[in-house]
Amino acid sequence: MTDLVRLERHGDVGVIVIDHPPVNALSIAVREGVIAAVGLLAADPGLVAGVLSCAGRTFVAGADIREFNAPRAGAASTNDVCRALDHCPKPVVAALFGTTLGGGLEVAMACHGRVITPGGVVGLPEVKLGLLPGAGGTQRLPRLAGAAAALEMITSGRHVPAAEALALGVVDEIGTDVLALAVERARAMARSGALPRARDRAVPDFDRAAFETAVQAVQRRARGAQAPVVAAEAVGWALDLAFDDALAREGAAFQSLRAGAQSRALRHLFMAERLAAKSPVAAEPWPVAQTGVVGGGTMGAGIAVALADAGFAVTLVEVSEPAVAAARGRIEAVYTRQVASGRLSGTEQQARLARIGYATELAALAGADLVIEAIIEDLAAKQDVFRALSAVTRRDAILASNTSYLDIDVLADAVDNPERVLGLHFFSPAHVMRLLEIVRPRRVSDAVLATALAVGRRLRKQPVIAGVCDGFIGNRMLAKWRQICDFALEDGALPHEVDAALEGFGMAMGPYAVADMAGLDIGWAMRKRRAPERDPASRYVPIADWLCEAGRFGQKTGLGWYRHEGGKREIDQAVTALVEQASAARGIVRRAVPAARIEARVLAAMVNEGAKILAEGVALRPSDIDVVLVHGYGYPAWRGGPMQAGDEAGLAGILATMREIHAECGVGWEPAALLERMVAEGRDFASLNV
Ligand code: T1G
Repeated sequence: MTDLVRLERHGDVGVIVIDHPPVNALSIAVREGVIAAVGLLAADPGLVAGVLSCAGRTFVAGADIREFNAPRAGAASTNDVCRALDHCPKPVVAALFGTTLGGGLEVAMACHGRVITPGGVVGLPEVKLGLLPGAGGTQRLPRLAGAAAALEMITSGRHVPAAEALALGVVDEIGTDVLALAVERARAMARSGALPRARDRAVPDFDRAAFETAVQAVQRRARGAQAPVVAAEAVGWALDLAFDDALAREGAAFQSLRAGAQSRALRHLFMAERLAAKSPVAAEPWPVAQTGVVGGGTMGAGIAVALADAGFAVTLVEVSEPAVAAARGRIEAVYTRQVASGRLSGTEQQARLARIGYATELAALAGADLVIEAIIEDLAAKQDVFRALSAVTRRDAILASNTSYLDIDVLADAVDNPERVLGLHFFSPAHVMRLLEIVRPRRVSDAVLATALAVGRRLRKQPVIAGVCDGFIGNRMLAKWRQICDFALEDGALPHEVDAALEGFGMAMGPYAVADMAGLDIGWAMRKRRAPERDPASRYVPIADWLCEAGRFGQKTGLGWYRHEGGKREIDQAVTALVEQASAARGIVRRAVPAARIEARVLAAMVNEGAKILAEGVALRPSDIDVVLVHGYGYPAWRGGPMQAGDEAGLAGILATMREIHAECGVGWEPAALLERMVAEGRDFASLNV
């Protein structure tokens, strides 16, 4: 055994205790310790049974993710731990609490029984790391919970609460004192001579057609992600193959995924999310209980809901009673929908609504610890609000703006003590989207920054610190992304072709499909050309004419793109006809633009802008940029974010593409000095993620 694993005697039951803070991850040493403890238990004539338990805050939350990049050949695997339990001649019961996940649940399923605390959860979230359960989870779970439930749990990776786990048969009993319960259950098993092993069970009867349909649905939803598809196939092996044969296949599939780019990207993202949330300053956060929101529009109402959901008291201030009524209506509608969908109980709905008060005077915020301004994106109007807040709030009340691109330093100038001002950039819908850009102006104090991070964590947001610039991190990257897509149109691509290329790359939706949905009322297009009046009869503005003109002159300019409502296919077909017609009228032969070229130029433009953002200190590290793009802009998580994707593609190639773009597009498209330096030094952006 190792000092991370000990064997305690509880009468005639041996309790194996794993003690590896913070989450009892199954590192090599822990795995070896458990195997040794099981051996001692089996050999000890004074012990009739065993319990597998953990110290600290949770049962094993999984294999140690930090070991995946450099696995040690010959080290005991999680499968070896399961095998030791399978071969143990004495019953072992797992005492589950906290978050029993991944290898933790797999080891628990190799035990002869499982008890769990009422608040405990179980899960196999490996697909979120681009993996599949690699220690028998795809084979034991179907035998315990059935094929359909196992498929859903494994391909979704979701956390399953104790009551559901009991109903599914994943655990045998729920109780508060799981250790005592497990000892009792193990001893009773020993007396009865029972030694139930999940591997010996047959998969309960299932509907194969329904199973196959569910597998196809997983394949459709995967949108390029490999792990869910492979995991679904592995669950299928439990239905048709002998346990050990299927286990061997599962192990091979695990190693293949672990070595692949998608899992590298998702493991990168897992660590990046936690790195981004860490405070870069030593200061302790201030306590925040009373909050205020100025402005009750879509964003303000969403922010108020997010604050109330997290248990904060909220005072929402609007300019008039009718505006207050409208804001209250927006907020109540959110909770009504949640109750209707069963996501929220009526009691909880009332509790959250009770936390939100309303006022029409900023003076109502005199006692607030934190005030978030969420009025229109107009600098002068925001300056007036900050000037007024400076006068009515406590000098130690934090004043934040939800602006998505305005200069926070200018807003801070309107406040007597600017060190209490910063940006909290929420993403719409503010009570749903996890990303929170914490915008750090030059005078903000460390304590205020630390407090903002703590509030972000309490809101269960993914905080990322951004410096002040136009668009901070996300919108600045988006602007470049959108411009390079517009240039693809001028090169001859059609909007739906650009959308298809990016959706093929894994983006949730291409830029023009998004713009279509948003109706362009959020200023997606860059430097909109003043579009001619819309002509309902033609259903389209003659954008194709302009496209061809721009292409003919070889200019690279931003693009205003207006489309009427209508089925996507109908729009795409009509735009195609327009462009062909306008091209023919000018004798221009439209050149198709390969999807690979669109993908490569979008990636290069984003990596290059990311390098500039890093060099300017707007982002603390490359992986913060990745976290922003994945959590706020639909960048495919299994690519890890643009900086990770750039590393995977090779920075030398990225630089070469940037040089081509610069030669064509000129000012504003220069290769970043940092990118050139990284290539010259043979380094990648991952080396900067500290
Ligand atoms: N390995 C190593 N470190 C881990 C870890 C893990 N599995 N899980 C968490 N940590 C660290 C984390 O980096 C952070 O460290 C600290 O613990 C607190 O985490 C064989 C192959 C458990 C729900 O995917 O979902 O098993 O920053 O900030 O919000 O088939 O962590 O403090 O230094 O997230 O309370 C499967 C991943 C692995 C679970 C807790 N398991 N972890 O959330 O704290 S693959 C997972 C989580 C596997 C088998 C396969 C969450 C959590 P630091 P935290 P939290």
